[in-house]
Amino acid sequence: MTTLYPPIEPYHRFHFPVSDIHELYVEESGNKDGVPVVFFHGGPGGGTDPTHRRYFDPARYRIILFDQRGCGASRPHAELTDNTTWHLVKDAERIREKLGIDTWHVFGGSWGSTLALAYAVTHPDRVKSLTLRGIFLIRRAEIQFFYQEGTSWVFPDYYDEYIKPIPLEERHDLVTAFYKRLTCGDLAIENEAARAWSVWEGSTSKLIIDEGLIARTAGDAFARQLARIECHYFVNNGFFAWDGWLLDEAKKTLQGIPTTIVQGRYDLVCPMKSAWDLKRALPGASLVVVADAGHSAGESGIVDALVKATDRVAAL
Ligand code: STX
Repeated sequence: MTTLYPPIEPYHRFHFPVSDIHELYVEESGNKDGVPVVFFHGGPGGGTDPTHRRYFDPARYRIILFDQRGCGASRPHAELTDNTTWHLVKDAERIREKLGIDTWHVFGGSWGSTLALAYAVTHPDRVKSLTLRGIFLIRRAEIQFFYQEGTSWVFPDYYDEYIKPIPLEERHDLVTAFYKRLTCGDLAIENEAARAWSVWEGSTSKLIIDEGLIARTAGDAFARQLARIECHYFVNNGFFAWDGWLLDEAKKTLQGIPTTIVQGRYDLVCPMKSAWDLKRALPGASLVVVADAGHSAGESGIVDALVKATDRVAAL
């Protein structure tokens, strides 16, 4: 099994204003003269953490991580104004230009795969390769499966905790009911809803339940950024023009880009059907199905496949 590269510290970190209200945390680590790779984190609203640097060989890669609008060390925290997929795509372009990068490798898991695809279909000429995990296309059926009914059949005990803040009469449409509470202006109600929403994701992300991950997703600041930003993107269908737009565009635009898809067979946050649909849309892509993994980037079989993929594309 290939494991993560050792922990490293950034050689450059800064805050980058991208609008009247938003500024982003950006960092570079690894080799200054290496081949650039940009990391798109999950959620939306999950933020980066130092582990994310470790999917790349620091001797070969110039590793660029940034916290998307409203999360991590970006400011203001959990802000939804001017926060859409297309703002984030523009932000990535601004970061690329600011760092003087012509083309880069693109890496993203879960929502990071969504954003990586949205970026790549908009700027295909800038993308040397795509390494994608836990494919998420923000189609209505995907959101329904995880937030309404589907995953609930495998995790009914955790599901009961998830829906607790929502009264019976609103449970037929949980995303709408959560959105109302997450944006109601009463901090106690917002944070209670946020914790339930975020812990649902933390509880269901691994094949074997990880109490440490649940505890992290339950923290106030993390839960608030994740729940508010995710729910905002989902009530807006990812800000895509139609259901399945991303898949249609990928098919038209991305055939020439070397693409690796890594997918846990038992992913119940972003079930494998989406990875399969993407593979069918991009027949040249390589699909690695990890037999004993769920959704998390941290599961050992997923790490193995991702690090092997980034090692392979470094030479392109
Ligand atoms: N959200 C999918 C996603 O991007 C529906 C994601 N899943 N778990 C995460 O992100 C965290 C690791 C940020 C909790």
